[in-house]
Amino acid sequence: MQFAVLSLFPDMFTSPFAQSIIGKAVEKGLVGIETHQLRNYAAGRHQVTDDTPYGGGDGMVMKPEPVWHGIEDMRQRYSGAHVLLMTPQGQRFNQAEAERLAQNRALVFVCGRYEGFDERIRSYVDAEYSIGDYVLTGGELPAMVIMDAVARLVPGVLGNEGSARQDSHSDGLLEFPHYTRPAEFRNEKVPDILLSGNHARIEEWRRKEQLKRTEERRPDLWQRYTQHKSDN
Ligand code: 9D3
Repeated sequence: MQFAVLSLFPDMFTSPFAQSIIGKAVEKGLVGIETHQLRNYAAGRHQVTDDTPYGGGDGMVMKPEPVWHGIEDMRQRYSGAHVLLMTPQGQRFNQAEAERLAQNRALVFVCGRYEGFDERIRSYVDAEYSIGDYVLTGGELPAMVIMDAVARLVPGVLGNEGSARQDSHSDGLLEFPHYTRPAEFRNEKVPDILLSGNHARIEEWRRKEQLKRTEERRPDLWQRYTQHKSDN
């Protein structure tokens, strides 16, 4: 899986992917990450990438020409790439989208700054993504979030092949509670059932806890789960 990034701040991408599981995947050649300075696609001695908005108002807008030239170059360099525009107006990213994106051989992330992109750039990308309803300072962190979520789905990236598929959000329920040694921590005991060695009863307990947690904490997921159950 090849990731490419177009950004005014390509250095932001170095440290998060240097170590960690993703860094290991890069070392193993399972994942490639290349960043490209968006300013290099801007014209003139000052390589300006932003301008004031038509119609007035606060803030600056990303000029369309540098972004367009950048996207054109990315499509040449990474043929068949899926080009993603990071914007607060985009489709909400989630685990199902991560699984869809993981099917591509190359993903290009176009990261904006300022108030956003000139509207006319939208027709040159394949999709537009937001990571949630909160205001960030740019598209770089959202791009890294999506890269992380997609990279761990690439075969071989996680040590245990099963761990990606067994993820909570895959079946739409929250995870069951996890415990490790010691058996007692500051007067709190690990539930006896987990020490029993009875795997059938442990499975049953974990499922019950998953359902309880999801109902208590995530009415949205619970609604969907009960809906699906009544569908079949
Ligand atoms: C008040 C108008 N703002 C829109 C919500 C303007 C604006 C704020 C921040 C425009 C862009 C940004 C920078 N954010 C992103 O580029 C971004 C983002 C985000 O802020 N939250 C969640 N997902 C994303 S994807 C890109």
